[in-house]
Amino acid sequence: MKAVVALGANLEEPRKAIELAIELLKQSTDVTAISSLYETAPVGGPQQDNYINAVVILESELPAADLLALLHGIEKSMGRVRQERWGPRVIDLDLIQYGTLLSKSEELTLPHPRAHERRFVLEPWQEIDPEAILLTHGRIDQLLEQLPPTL
Ligand code: A4P
Ligand code: MG
Repeated sequence: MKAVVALGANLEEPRKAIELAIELLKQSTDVTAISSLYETAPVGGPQQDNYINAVVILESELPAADLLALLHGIEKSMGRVRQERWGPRVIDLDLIQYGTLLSKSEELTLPHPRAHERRFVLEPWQEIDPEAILLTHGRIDQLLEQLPPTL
């Protein structure tokens, strides 16, 4: 199944963190597309540095909970400590969409509940899959047209 994974980082060396996380993803899944790295202004949370964001598409047959656990394992191995919500982080890996799965639990909401309003997710995703559809909100090119520009 096709998974869309969004990566974000804004502490220490964020470009290196994104690149390392992509390498770790490649070791355990079949990564099929990788976006460029985007510098983006922080959305929500406390005052904090700009982020580097990217999106990758990968193929996996793992159950969704296991794929999420794999993402959390990469975050942990890279030294992520969970503190304040929306606060700065060495690496964040979010599962944006997985095949056509719909899920509403707190541990895993699919598609990601805030993806439709986030340029830092939709823009890199559009770069590698211009025709993509966010199951809950429709075509991502149309969603992007409705969002205000940033940076
Ligand atoms: N969780 C539920 N659904 C999912 C999913 N689809 N993917 C649960 C990943 N995790 C999911 O996540 C909190 C809990 O959400 C996890 O236990 C997981 O089981 P977290 O990664 O520990 O915490 P977080 O990332 O601080 O919270 P959250 O709500 O995921 O934050 P967001 O919405 O991801 O926002 N600005 C810019 N420019 N770029 C960014 O990357 N990121 C954030 C984080 C805020 N502002 C940003 C950026
Ligand atoms: Mg997260």
